[in-house]
Amino acid sequence: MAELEGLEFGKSDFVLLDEVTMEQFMENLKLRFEKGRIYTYIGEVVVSVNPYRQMDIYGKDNIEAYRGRELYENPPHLYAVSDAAYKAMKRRAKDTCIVISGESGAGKTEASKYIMQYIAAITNPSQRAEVESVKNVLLKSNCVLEAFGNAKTNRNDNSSRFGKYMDINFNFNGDPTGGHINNYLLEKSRVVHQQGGERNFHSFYQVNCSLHFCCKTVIATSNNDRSSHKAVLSALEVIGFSKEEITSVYQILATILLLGNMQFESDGESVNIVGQEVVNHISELTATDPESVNKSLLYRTVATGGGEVIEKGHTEQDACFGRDAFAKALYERLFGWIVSRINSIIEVKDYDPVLHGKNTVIGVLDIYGFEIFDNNSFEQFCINYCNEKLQQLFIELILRQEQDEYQREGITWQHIEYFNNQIIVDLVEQAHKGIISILDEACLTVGKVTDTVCLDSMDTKLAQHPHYTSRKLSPTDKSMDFQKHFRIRHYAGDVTKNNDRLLCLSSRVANPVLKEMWPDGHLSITEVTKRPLTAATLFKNSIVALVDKLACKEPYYVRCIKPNEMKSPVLFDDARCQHQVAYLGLLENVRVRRAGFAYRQLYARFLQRYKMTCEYTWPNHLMASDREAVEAIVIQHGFQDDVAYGQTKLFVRTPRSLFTLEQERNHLIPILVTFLQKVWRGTL
Ligand code: AOV
Ligand code: MG
Repeated sequence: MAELEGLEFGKSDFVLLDEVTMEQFMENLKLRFEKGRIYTYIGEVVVSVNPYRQMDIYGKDNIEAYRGRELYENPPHLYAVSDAAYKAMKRRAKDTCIVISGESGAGKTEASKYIMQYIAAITNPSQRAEVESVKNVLLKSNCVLEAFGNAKTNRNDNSSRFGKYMDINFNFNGDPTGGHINNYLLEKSRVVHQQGGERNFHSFYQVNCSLHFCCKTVIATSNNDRSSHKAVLSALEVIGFSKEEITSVYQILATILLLGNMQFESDGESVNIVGQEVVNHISELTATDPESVNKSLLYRTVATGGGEVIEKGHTEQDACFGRDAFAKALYERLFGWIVSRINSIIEVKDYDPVLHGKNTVIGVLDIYGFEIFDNNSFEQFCINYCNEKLQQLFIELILRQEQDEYQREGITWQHIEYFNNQIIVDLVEQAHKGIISILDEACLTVGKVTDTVCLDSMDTKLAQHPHYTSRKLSPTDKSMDFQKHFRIRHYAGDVTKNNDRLLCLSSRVANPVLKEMWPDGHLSITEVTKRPLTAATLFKNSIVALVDKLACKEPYYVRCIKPNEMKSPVLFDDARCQHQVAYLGLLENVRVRRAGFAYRQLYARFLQRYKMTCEYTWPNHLMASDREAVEAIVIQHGFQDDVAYGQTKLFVRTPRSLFTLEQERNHLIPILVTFLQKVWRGTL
């Protein structure tokens, strides 16, 4: 509970509000934003408002100010929670994680970078070379992953189009020894199609901005592609990619761009590729003969009734579809390969727990934020589902943490009402009647299942669900072909999902090119009949695994808020901000934090701070325990009815009691300082 800033900056912890109302919350949030105080606590949770301008609060001096300090000793900052997560990991050998959430453009990725920078800055004081190199790879990996996994969207010029969870491993010294990156569902449809005003992945512009897959019109952006390209090349080298590997990466990018220019024509009988130059280029780039390239783009293998395998020519539409699917798959594989290559370089090798002590981790989660576009496809469905899961985890952990703490300390706990989004999570993932399961059924049914059949099936099974709206009832936007949509009422807003591409998402037979990116090889026909997992189920499984991974760690939270839609550093859009505060459950968070007790502190630490305010404890107490000494302070200031004594900590219900102490302390400090100066000068 930092009270170091003057009151003109508002309350640095929402727990200190006089009353927990939306009005007061918003007033404080706005005041702080306007005063350039972008961070505010709710206990140990950091609420961050995107400043949309460079702030002078991330320098070396700032890092030093937060290093090894407690939350309340400095103004709220990402560095303070990073330090708290680091201290818990180091002192108590706990695995911790920092979960950053908020909608698209709210500042998650920037926050994750500052957190990484802080951790890098405070570790390895002895500058050991092998630790420095691990740190370097961890830091540089951001630049590469952003180039290949981020893109300009209509909500954010540098929007993460993949989810990233990075574990940093530490040795008993608290120095990084390695790490591991998990990436979640890259929005690969962007490779072949972008909505108006959006761009393809940055990487494409960094090599070439003129080909078909990158919008035909040049969009002015803040992305400086040329200098980014240099930075990416240098980052790839620092990380340890070989020259050949780097060349391959760019060859594959070029192949994808060429695929984008490929067109087909039909002579009534068969379909052909227009112009062989593109084919020749692709065959050259990928070291495959032109005939194979032709064949893989124009034919497919099908099994006949008798188990025979024959080649069947594509229609023009099929060929286009196949080309796009190939381009998307290539890019997705390329991205996956880059991540696993980085992982192979930073994975912890030869770690012997007996020799080296316990290996602990800090995980940093930066995922794509909740988003609504004009057209929401399968990817938005997954992204928003993922955000639902994280919200669920927040509810679970924040409540559980409180509950655990009260239990551990032997204090009774009172339940607080909050909106539980479990109902939406169930709508998506429940076995048999959840949306994913209905989609699976449609995807895996032999024979043709049309979108309409699938949507009807959803309507039948989900009509009664309060968070589902059938396409028949949701044609609010006349510009959309409502026959192909359904709507989910997410915790953060209503999203109408465009369903038309959902049916073709089962894993696809791999193309012969670039075998090394397909370690699992081709899907043979017999394997296909084994009902492969659909993209939706694969995604669900990966998110469930992620949530499990987070749930077993001590969590720290950063809740990001986007102040306006114009990327303006001065505009605080009250309605937009209030909406976010509401759906993030921040008010409930404050209430839970205060329900019980707004403030808790170890007896020894409490004494250290406030012993000067009580004659029995200043300068040192003579009581049997710190706890008794703390009791003496509490009684002297008359708030004995406002506290509970735990095993190791004092719990204070209302912040006001603490104000009294803080004021008393602030009043005493100058007197003490004058007193001490006199003592030093010998003038007393
Ligand atoms: P996101 O990660 O939450 O969106 P970003 O972290 O990419 O959002 O932030 C969006 C933009 O806001 C950045 O490119 C910066 O210009 C600006 N910004 C954010 N935080 C800060 C900060 N602390 N200081 C200065 N500028 C900032 V998404 O990935 O789209 O969900 O999927
Ligand atoms: Mg991001």
